Amino acid sequence: MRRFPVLFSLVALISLSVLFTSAQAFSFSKAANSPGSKCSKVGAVARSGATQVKCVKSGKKIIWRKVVQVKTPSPATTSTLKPTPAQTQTPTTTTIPAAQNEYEVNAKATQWSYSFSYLIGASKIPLNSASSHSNILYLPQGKLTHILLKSNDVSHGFSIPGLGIDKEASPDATTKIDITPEKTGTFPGACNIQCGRGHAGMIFSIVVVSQADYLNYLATLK
Ligand SMILES: [Cu+2]
Repeated sequence: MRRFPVLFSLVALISLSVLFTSAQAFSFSKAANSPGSKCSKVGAVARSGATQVKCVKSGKKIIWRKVVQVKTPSPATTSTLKPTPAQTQTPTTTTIPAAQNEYEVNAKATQWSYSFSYLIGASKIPLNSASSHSNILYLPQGKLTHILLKSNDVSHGFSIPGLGIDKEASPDATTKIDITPEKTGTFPGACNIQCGRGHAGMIFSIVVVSQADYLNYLATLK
């Protein structure tokens, strides 16, 4: 018999907390600039409560999307290990491309991954990364590279905190990023615009290598 009041207050407590959370959810959905609601200017950034939102294109609509913070890697986690692509793939006949003063690469976003191709020489025929390197973008140290960023579907984020890059891959226009990386190393990147179900897995890395290693890598692509 004495148990009954305890049970009762427990039930009351649970219903109260349910009420409170739904009230919160309600006020959140009513907040201005809430994720999913309409916005007017693509690229605009605003706040919705504690959340940062960005105005992006999603299909034919222009809506607010939650901006996801990408953690800045501490220097300790930034590997300076140079990849040795030449060792991982040893084609019998390898023509190493000539060194260039500047380079051009395509960065393509698709729900939910990034892929990269390299536009080398005068022909600029895109050379695709091998599947084992598909989400890695190699860049030559100390050389200017133009990254041509585009999306195949909705807007995606292209954020590499270690290189100070935070851009948007839009389905409507190419975003050009010019970068001359000073240091070799691996720099983790991620999409930072909520782009749907597979958003959290939309990660990639930029690996900066010496120009000689870069040319060796390009020689392995087809
Ligand atoms: Cu994305």
